[in-house]
Amino acid sequence: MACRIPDISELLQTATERFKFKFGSVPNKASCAPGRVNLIGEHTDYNEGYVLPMALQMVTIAVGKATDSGICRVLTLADVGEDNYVEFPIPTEDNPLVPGQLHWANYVTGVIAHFVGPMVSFDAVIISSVPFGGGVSSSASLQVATYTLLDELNNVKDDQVSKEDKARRCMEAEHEFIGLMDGIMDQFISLTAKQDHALLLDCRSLENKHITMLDDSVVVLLINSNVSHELIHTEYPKRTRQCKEVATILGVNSLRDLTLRTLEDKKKLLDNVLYKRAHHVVTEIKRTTEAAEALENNDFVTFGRLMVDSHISLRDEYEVSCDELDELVEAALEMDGVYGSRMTGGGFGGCTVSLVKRCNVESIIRHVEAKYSKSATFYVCKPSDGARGIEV
Ligand code: GAF
Repeated sequence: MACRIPDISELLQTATERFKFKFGSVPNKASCAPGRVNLIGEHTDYNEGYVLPMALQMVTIAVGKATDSGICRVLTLADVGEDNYVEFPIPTEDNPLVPGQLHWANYVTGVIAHFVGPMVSFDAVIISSVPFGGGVSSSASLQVATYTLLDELNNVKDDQVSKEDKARRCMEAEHEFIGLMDGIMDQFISLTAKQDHALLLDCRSLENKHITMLDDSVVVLLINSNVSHELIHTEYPKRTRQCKEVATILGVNSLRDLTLRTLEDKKKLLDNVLYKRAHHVVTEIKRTTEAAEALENNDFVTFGRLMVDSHISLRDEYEVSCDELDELVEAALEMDGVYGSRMTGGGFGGCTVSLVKRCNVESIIRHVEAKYSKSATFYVCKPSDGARGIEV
């Protein structure tokens, strides 16, 4: 059965109760930022290519209150596997924030360090329904919920800093405080998503287009393999280095500058592994723009075929899938009503995404559940809104 996704109001209530218990007062500001599922366009963002994600109903919520103590105090209710509470002095020029021991807290402090505007000290409680380590941007939603709470606490007006700039700042915070040199997709979609729409994003110019997904006959089925991962501990950093290496060897700024023809012409300059990595990126960028066009035309058959090609390329050329993800994709594709299925996100575990006929979704879930060698979690997803301040 598909898993129930908790309502924002339930999360808000739990966070508020815990805030009262921990800090002895009532929070008066709150923010909400979604996780995302990427429909296609994988490992293209840090190569300045295209991506096509949508925001999920799963969100991170932060509730908070400004204080005059000069100390920021943050409690997370997520199962972080380490101390879930952190305190630090408000940063100054002489005493800037630096990465600390607690991994989850570095997402929060990194964003504070990159925040534009005045900064009050505050107390906050964070809660999330985005599966941790599931490849659906639990970390970007934590960053964006933090940035949005800071806007609320410091009364920063909506138009003072653009969403593009906020996304860049959150990405830079991740580079600096986590050490993961990822692209801008996750933070960008979490900030700019629109309900009932996917987003085609050009990660070079940041030009973007919201594409309607209102056809009631299809749904996006997210399946968590429950193989959890932190991308920093996978081969993700190696892939980003390999792409840079190819760009250097072929004398281009990024793999976005390569056509398939140039890549083939210069193939002999690359060893087989580097060639496969580049071939994935170049073909995936093309698949993504084709998929966006198919989606605009409600051509789910073409869209699904491109998803499957994407998975094969990620599995065989980019080598970021794993047995569990391959099993889930294979099982889904055995069923009627599945247009396409692929791994989503950084890979090495996490989730698959499938585009399926609504009328078949329950039988698809039953089939995949029976075939999968481990225990999976299923979510029927609706494209949701981006980050926002919310009433406490
Ligand atoms: C992770 C990264 F954070 C993104 O920037 C992107 O590279 C993705 O993996 C792969 O497409 O989510």
